[in-house]
Amino acid sequence: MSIPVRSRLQLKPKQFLKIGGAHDALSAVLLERAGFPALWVSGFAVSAAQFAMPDVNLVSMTESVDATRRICESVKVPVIVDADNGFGDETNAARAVREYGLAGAAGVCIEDNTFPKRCSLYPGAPRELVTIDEMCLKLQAAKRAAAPFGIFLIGRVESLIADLGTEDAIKRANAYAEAGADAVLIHSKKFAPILEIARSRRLTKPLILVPTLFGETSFEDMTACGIAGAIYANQMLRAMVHACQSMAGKMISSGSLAELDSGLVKVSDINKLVNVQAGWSESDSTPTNGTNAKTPHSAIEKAPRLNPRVKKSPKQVVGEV
Ligand code: SPV
Ligand code: MG
Repeated sequence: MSIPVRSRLQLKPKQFLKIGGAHDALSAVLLERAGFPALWVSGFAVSAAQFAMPDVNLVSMTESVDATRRICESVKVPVIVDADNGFGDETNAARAVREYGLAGAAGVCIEDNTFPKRCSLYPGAPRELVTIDEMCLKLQAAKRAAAPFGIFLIGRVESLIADLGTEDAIKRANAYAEAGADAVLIHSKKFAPILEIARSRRLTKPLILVPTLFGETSFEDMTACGIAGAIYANQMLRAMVHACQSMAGKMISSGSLAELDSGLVKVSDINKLVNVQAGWSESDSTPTNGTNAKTPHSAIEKAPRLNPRVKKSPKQVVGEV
């Protein structure tokens, strides 16, 4: 088995890691260019952007691995994959981790929703969690599969989403840590129960959040109570829909393409992002509204696929405030 060399994910005490959620390779490149030190392959966003489907385990393991591979090949920063519930029992979870490792992932997150999962952002959906023992078996198997790749394993707790309370969340989080999780992700609809858990200081492993449903909480407040990092799970997808929905409406009603230019980047900007060979691209001749006038730095140096040096020099990436 040939194991690709990759960037490693590492959490450092007192540092807050901002993790950017990608729905495809290009959104991953944009996140990396913006400065995100680590990325998240969002199941919700991949289901929506690549399949126009709800996040209910309809995307297969192979499809998720393919999406992950494309993202890992496009960026240098470590990529954490949302592996949902591991696609079945512990055997499925172990195979998924191995495939993600071969695809270049630096981290894998497995959640305790039953199969088929229902996205935590569907409040009306029926919700059931696997038993702690079942989840621990999954994480133990995942940990063994993760070892040859140095994959960072995250055990995700859905107790608060399932209204099972903070005690259940703490019990599960520590059991998952004991089973091999390097960090825990306790998903929540509000910050208050997270604050209670963090202040109890009973968690044995670093805590990562997905603050989608409590976006008003500042990262400073999260850092102050010892949270290790936050995932911006779906903002890139929502920004894409926001921009494209409005553009699609303008396209159908406009009398010429020029009317659309104020809402567009230049073709040459795309060329730079996807590493079109130097000298092949128009310079900056396509019109711009001025907001994109700043030329992005070349992504050529950043693309492992096109730059073999990247694979030879993996780097440690740590949390940043
Ligand atoms: C995802 O981004 O797919 C996540 C986070 O798992 S959430 O959608 O909030 O469950
Ligand atoms: Mg998900």
